[in-house]
Amino acid sequence: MIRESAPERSVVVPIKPPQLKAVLLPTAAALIVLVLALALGGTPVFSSTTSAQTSAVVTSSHTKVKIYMFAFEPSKLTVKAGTRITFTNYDMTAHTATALNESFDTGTIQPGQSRTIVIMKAGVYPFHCLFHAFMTGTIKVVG
Ligand SMILES: [Cu+2]
Repeated sequence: MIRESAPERSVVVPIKPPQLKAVLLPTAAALIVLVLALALGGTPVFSSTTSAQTSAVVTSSHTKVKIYMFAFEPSKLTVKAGTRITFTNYDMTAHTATALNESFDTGTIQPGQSRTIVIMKAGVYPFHCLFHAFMTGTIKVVG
């Protein structure tokens, strides 16, 4: 049986979101203002959306790093070799704390969970979240 194409078949027309331009334009304008402010040597009036880098020097044998709002807190940490470092995820999203040189990796830390690592070897260990490359930190281990 051969059917003619149904005339009532609905046609999906892609709708361009009219608000896209309206959203992009102010962003571009803000960027231009920011670039101008920087070029003129002035201090940009915009506050950075990335959280401030925090640092801590730890003397105890166990310390904690909060993962909150897509940032490590503290993000810069100095510990003695053998210190237990517990990462706790306070976000609603899974994160990791993974050394760039792969010397340590917490694995996936689900929301509300914690993982503890111990670094025995002195050195500087930049790390990040495998899921969010902008989430970075550094652990400095002293002997
Ligand atoms: Cu993450």
